[in-house]
Amino acid sequence: MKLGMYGGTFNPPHLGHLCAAVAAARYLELDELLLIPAGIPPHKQLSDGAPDGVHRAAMCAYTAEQASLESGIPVRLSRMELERTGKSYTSDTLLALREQYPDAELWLLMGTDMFLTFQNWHEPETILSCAGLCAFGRSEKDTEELFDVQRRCLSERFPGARIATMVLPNLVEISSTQLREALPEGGGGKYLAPQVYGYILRERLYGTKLDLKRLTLDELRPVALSYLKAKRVRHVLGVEEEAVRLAERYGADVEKARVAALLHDCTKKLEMDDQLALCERYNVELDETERGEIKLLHAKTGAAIAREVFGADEEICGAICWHTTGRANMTTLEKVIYLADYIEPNRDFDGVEALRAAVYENLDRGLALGLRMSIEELEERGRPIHRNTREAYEYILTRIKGD
Ligand code: DGI
Ligand code: FE
Ligand code: FE
Repeated sequence: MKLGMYGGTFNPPHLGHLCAAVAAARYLELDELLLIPAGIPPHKQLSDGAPDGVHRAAMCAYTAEQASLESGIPVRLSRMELERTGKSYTSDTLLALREQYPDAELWLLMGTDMFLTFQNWHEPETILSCAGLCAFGRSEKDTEELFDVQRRCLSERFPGARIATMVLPNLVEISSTQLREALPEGGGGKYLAPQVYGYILRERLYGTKLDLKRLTLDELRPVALSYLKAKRVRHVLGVEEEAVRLAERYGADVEKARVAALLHDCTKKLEMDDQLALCERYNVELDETERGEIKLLHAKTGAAIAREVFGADEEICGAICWHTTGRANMTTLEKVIYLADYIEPNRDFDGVEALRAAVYENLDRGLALGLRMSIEELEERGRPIHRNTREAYEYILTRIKGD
């Protein structure tokens, strides 16, 4: 198998790193790529007040997940350099990887600057005996002129070295240093993956100082996305888009619809233990059905987080709380979020088009159809139907009869 490693201080990891990881993984046809944040970088000091290894690892984990999604190649965070004492020499890391993966063909990924100074690294011959170098540059000029000279120098000095070079035409022109300067001034967001930016804001890294209870929508959006698995990001943005359309059409508060949509699945990735811990912490009461069905818990814990962490009002929390089951006598905002979640543009199931048409024709009739489809599907799958789901359906049936 072909295994890549991409090391760095990742302080913070930005779109340039993400783009390089995706492109190099594809170019080399890797079976797996490891992102390895340095514990103690050998060649430079970590900036003053730099986030600790736990934060840099968390930001790399988002980057890895996003890179996997974009490349279709598994990209994982490795904490091996963070867990090692002393300077994080790449040669030590590669020796350890060679032992761990004795049959793997190893590739070491690096940007232009690192490649051009490679001969000055610690134990370059050890590195080259373990791995091939894959260097990426921003332009043909980088690769053709500078890289050629360096490739020849290295090949002469280290016979048998494997060297691959590639161009990343869309490589984002940004450095971590510039980002660290821009972040405290409120800038930098567009050069970061949204989940990484959200994590920085929520953990108040790099001198950012936002109050989570007073975020603008543009601040809340990345923060909310940072609670999700990478593959759910599209869904939540789709729910936001659909909720705005429905709120405009049926006269609900558009801003509240956005907030509820952005936060509606914020606890979806948590396992049962964590769900129950949140219920305990925020005094969320659960009935028998809910205790047995993890899918019913995220709506309730999500509402608790919206209230307690983000200071959302009761209308918004209600819309989050009832987004999975619905309930009798729903508010317009609750219906909007329930249905936006069901029909957002990325949803693709049998009957979604008919449901979309029904929802835009008449909100209550759309809701009745959505609830009926949900109940039928749960019955087919043999899942217990929550009392609130049944009551929501019965209530809306009597209401549309009266029309
Ligand atoms: O979180 P999402 O996947 O975006 O959507 P959601 O919050 O509506 O969750 C959908 C899941 O919840 C789906 O697997 C069905 C389940 N669900 C909804 N109502 C009930 C239910 N599960 C049970 N057991 N009982 C219900 O009444
Ligand atoms: Fe949900
Ligand atoms: Fe959802």
